[in-house]
Amino acid sequence: MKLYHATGSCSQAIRIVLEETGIDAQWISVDARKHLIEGGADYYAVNELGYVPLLELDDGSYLREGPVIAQYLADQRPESQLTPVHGSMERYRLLEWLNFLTSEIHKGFIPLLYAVAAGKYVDTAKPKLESRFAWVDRQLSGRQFLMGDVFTIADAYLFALTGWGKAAWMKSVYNADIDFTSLGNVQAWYERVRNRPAVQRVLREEGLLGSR
Ligand SMILES: N[C@@H](CCC(=O)N[C@@H](CS)C(=O)NCC(=O)O)C(=O)O
Repeated sequence: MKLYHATGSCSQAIRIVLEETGIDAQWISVDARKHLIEGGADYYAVNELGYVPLLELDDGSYLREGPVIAQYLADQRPESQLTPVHGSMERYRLLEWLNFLTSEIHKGFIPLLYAVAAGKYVDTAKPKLESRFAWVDRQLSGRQFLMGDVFTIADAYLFALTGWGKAAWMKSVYNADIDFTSLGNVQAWYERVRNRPAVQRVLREEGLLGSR
């Protein structure tokens, strides 16, 4: 298997899932803004949609969409408990989180990541994203992780996204960072996830250990 990924992007979640499951995959680094693969090849020739993550399976076929790739990998190692079993109510709870993270948090960040181009739209998008994080904070009350006591792929995904809100460049360039100081549950959860050995390995690999 090969994972096309970009440092610090949403594909970080997939790297965490690979580390947590112990599944072996070759990592191929992509410049997600220039759409170039390490070495300079055109990434669009591999993925015409141009985005990461992308998983190349051993039969040469591709699996797209982060939340689906994460489920595929976690389902290969049920003993890792990163996904509840198919058909259970808990599985639907996981899907509920994944859909929320994709549509409300991941895509909610886009105007902030491109704040100069987005202009005044940031004034609408930032409070909306902050309200979503405040909701997450309330959901984390009395819980170790998003689904309860067990770390799942939803935590891996949210961790990668939350890192954007904490990134210093977001504040210095656009003042578009998220203020987490009043979100105590999110902050405690973030540290809990960050301290997992698998997550530490990924942050070290991505050169982000000191910055997030
Ligand atoms: N629908 C895709 C979106 C992935 C996505 O937004 N990837 C970003 C990095 S976090 C990217 O590669 N952007 C470059 C581009 O869209 O050209 C998924 O959920 O996997």
